[in-house]
Amino acid sequence: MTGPRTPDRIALTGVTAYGYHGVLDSEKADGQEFSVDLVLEVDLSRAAATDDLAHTVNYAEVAADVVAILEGPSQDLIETVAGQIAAAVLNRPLVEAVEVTLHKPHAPVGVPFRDVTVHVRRERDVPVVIALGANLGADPADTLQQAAERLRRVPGLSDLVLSPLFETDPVGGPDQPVYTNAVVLARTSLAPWRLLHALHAVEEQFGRTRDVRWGARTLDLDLIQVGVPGEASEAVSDEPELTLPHPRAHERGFVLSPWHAVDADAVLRVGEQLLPVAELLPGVADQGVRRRG
Ligand code: A4P
Ligand code: MG
Repeated sequence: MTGPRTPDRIALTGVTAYGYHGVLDSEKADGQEFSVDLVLEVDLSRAAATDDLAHTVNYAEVAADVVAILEGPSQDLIETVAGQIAAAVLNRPLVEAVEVTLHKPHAPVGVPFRDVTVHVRRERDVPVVIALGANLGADPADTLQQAAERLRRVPGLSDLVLSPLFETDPVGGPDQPVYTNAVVLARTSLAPWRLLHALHAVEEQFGRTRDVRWGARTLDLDLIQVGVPGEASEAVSDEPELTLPHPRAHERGFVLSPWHAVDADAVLRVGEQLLPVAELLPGVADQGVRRRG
């Protein structure tokens, strides 16, 4: 489980642009200089291990986003502009939180002054879908209930909802017992890699070992989808260690049926398409998936 931590940070200071934000007509007509300091809380462990730009935040792109907002449509309040900047930065999948300080040193204050700033801090808050499966141990259904309770206590996961439980015939792998499967919907402030590590930690607490791929297990927790498909918050990755959305979810009744039971409007990306889970269900109808109780 992830514990209290000092987050990795990237700071970017003094990004400056000319904009037209302010309440006064003169501010909207003449404009003035604004500048922004950012502190991004980012999970940099993978970037440090791989030396790969794909695993960190490209601060040149972040700076360009900031300038586009500063130069963009006029807002009355710099609070609004700071909020827009925070939202744009949080859309980058690795950013878990951001602090924005927006300076307006030429504000019409009427007395000599050096600077006026607003400061906002925002945390990432995106939906996540987690699939749970178990087919070993005394009571797999109880394992899933307990695992959901454990997930509730993971810092950075909130608003958890557990789907109904399903009994499902094994797909792939060696001859093995029937599975119990479910899906958890939640919101998270964690970047996908940190979330995956948190899931692995919970699996380990339930005695999960990894020997046979697709083999029997006390508890399997898979990340199915992170963010809203088709929107900026969506995390898409084709890395083998973390593929998002989960590459096999669309063809597995043991994921789709519980997911649909807890969210009838769920949508899943399949390649370039965004498909309602309800439309995928008929394709998996013959997989032996039965709702329990
Ligand atoms: N990995 C990559 N992407 C992800 C992701 N989105 N979520 C990597 C989680 N893990 C992801 O997983 C192997 C590796 O996949 C991890 O190290 C991770 O870095 P694992 O959990 O160690 O092994 P696994 O579960 O055997 O493999 P995998 O590929 O997750 O298998 P599936 O596709 O999840 O299938 N039949 C029924 N009825 N019910 C089941 O729950 N589960 C499986 C496992 C097979 N048949 C089943 C069920
Ligand atoms: Mg797995």
